[in-house]
Amino acid sequence: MGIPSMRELMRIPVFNQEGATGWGITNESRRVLGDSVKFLNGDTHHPHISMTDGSYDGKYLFINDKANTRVARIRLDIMKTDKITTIPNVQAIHGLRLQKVPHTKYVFANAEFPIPHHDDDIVNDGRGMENPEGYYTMFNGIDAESMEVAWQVIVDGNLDNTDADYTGRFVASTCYNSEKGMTLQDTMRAERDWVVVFDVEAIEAAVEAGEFKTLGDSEVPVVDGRKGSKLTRYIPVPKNPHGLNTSPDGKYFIANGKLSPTCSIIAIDKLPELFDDAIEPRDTVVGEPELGLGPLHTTFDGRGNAYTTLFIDSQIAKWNIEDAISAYNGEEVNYLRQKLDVHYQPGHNHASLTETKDADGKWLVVLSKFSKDRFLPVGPLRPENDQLIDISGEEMKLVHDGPAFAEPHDCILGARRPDQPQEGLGPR
Ligand code: CUK
Ligand code: CA
Repeated sequence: MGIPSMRELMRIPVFNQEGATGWGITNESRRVLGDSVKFLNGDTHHPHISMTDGSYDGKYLFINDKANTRVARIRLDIMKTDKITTIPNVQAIHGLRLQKVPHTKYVFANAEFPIPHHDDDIVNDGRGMENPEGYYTMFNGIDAESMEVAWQVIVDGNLDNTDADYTGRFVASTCYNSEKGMTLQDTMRAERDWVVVFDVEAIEAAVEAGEFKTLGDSEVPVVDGRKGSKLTRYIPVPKNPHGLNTSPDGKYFIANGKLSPTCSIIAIDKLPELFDDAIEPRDTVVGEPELGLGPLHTTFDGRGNAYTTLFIDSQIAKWNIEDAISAYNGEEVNYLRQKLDVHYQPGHNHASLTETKDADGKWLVVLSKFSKDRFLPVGPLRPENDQLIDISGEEMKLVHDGPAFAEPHDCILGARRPDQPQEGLGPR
């Protein structure tokens, strides 16, 4: 889609069959789909553009399929899917982000649901639910060029969303099921779950040193990152955290509380000390601003402000990160800058170039999941709503409502020519 026109320019089939271009029907596309030809559907959530030195390089876009546990790559020079990989030994690839620095060597992908690995034998048919100790899930590193799975890391709890830092060493993921609950209620019992931080250099060293096992027919090295491992640290945060977003200045991981009205700000420069056991996990949390009901995802303007979607309140909360840290330290300062109504139930929001060090604070797109009264009522399923917000000034201004087919999940705003510096508010 074009920004700011919000007009659709191209539609790229990935995991589905598509009549217009013959995707999934022609021999050429079936060759790209490979083993994936047997699936007729997908569930795409998270599109992310490859980076070099913390800036989009415009080479690839990667996207997950939660339904059938896959990761696909789209070549951005031709806007076509060119590789699809099914991730072994896990179920439901959900959170997906890319290594930012020095370049996108790895695609990081969370498998959301713990599955039974009793005696390393995966029989995922619902048996053994009364004995969840045998269940686990894994964090996955995929080689961005070959699209082979490089390694998998066993974790405690489950994995939801993820993001990487600007040193290349750390990746953080949210876990909402620290309880290892087998029912919805059980996953909401604890007041805090956690963010798990992965040390990519330590994982690579463990694989190099042969400290891994393999599972079943898969040859992918599997390392153990459960509590007590040198590969990970677990930072308690409230409650069923969802989105995980790295600030474009490289300073913070921000975990969005979902069932807590807060976001937790984790200082990335404290993580080396945490891995050296010089500080406690909660010592890395430097702020926990209260924002409103149902914080899901946060995006940034590159001027020190964060923009968090509030799913229950149907709002975007704009807040200042350094002021939130001051408030956490006991100073009387209002970190909230503005709340803007959006229509309705926003999941992801995304500001221009926000996942890179080039975040320019010009545009923000919010994907509102349950539109009720914004368009002609063609119900029972109404069009949903992509909203464009101008964030270039002090105040957020809603400038466009656009109907979208169910379910608008996530987006990414890149530059039309990522190899050229961006000037003004022109098309991107
Ligand atoms: S994430 Cu995928 S279902 Cu993109 Cu907010 Cu929750
Ligand atoms: Ca929980």
